[in-house]
Amino acid sequence: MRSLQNILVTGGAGFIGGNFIRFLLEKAAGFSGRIVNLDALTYAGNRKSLEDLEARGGRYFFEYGDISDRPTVEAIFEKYRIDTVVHFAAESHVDRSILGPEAFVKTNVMGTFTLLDAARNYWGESDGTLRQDVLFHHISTDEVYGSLGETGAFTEATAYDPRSPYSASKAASDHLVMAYHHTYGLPVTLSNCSNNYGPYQFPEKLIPLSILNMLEGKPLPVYGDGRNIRDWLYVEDHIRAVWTILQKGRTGEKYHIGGENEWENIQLLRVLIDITAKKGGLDPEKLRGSITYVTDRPGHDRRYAMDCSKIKEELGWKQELGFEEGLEKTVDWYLANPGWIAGIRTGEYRKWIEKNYEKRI
Ligand code: NAD
Ligand code: TDX
Repeated sequence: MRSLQNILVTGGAGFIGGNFIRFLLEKAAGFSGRIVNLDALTYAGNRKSLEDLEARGGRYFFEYGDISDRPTVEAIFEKYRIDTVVHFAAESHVDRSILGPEAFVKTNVMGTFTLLDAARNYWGESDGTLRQDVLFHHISTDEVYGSLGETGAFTEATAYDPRSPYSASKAASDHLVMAYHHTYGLPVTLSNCSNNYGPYQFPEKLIPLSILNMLEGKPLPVYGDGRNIRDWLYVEDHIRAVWTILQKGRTGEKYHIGGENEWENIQLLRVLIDITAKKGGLDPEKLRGSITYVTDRPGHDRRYAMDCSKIKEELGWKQELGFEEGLEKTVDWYLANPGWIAGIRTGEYRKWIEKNYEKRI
């Protein structure tokens, strides 16, 4: 069992990183150390998501900054005596990577490189070796493996075959993480996860976008024939898996995390419509009528599926929340948090929606 003291979480103002920090402070048994959240507050970052934790003071610290800014990163390692990095920060939306790939290369590739190199420098010993009582955990995605046919699942041994600028930039970052382990002896772990959903997800992704469009009486855009398949996992199940890897994962290893819960987009939308209609007092027939098939995403991967046997057998993790229950919790959260939604559905978000969806429909 590793003992973690001062954890640097990157991208903690975003969806998964924010849920992770909340988990660390409220549910992670045995963790009493400090958490530093380094976030550049891009359109996807929202400091308000954690304002209650910030107000409490104590063990949680927010630092505004870019992961590719070396002096900022170095100063944080020194100031907080960081012994663990959990690296979530990324440009994370495939559609945006198609419209503007540069930010993805900057943050996902150069940002990850900067963090790795700063960690190597800070954790270096005077004899040229690196401390081994520290850890750099990198958060990655199933998308690095490309697209599957009708059967089979990605394993940790599957060769990388990324197809979008987003997945290519994540693949590059994964390779850098492993290179720093093999070349310099940096203690790393890496996890590739399937599609997450849950509270605080930015409403450019399928599930929150669809929930909010239903509540606002807007069309529900479905790309292509709606039969692309994703494997869905409730965000807290992902976070528990990351926490398990931080404590017990073998250094230098990668672990798959997934829902083992595959859905065609159109089938998922039908379930989500029923739940949102029931909870939001809406007419399900009318919502079904608002499904709108739109131009497909270029290079749209057909199917992803994750084989999670390694983390299950080696570390004893498993999914806890069923899909319907997870969707219900998610819809409840969006219904209960109109203030959070109003705060982000403006400005940059509006411009993006106009550019991407409203023109497609
Ligand atoms: P998100 O887009 O909701 O949040 C990203 C966060 O990173 C934001 O707070 C943003 O401000 C911050 N950020 C972006 N660029 C930065 C920079 N240069 N410096 C500092 N901070 C920066 O993303 P998410 O959905 O929470 O995803 C988190 C991680 O998990 C990403 O690495 C993503 O690739 C990976 N992942 C996501 C999913 C998913 O379904 N969402 C699935 C598998 C893996
Ligand atoms: O409006 C939509 N209509 C639609 O049909 C949107 C936003 C999406 N889709 C489709 C595209 C995908 O097949 O739904 C599926 C899910 O799309 P996204 O929510 O954009 O997620 P995806 O592209 O699968 O990527 C997500 O999972 C893996 C995250 O955004 C990534 O960060 C993660 O690595």
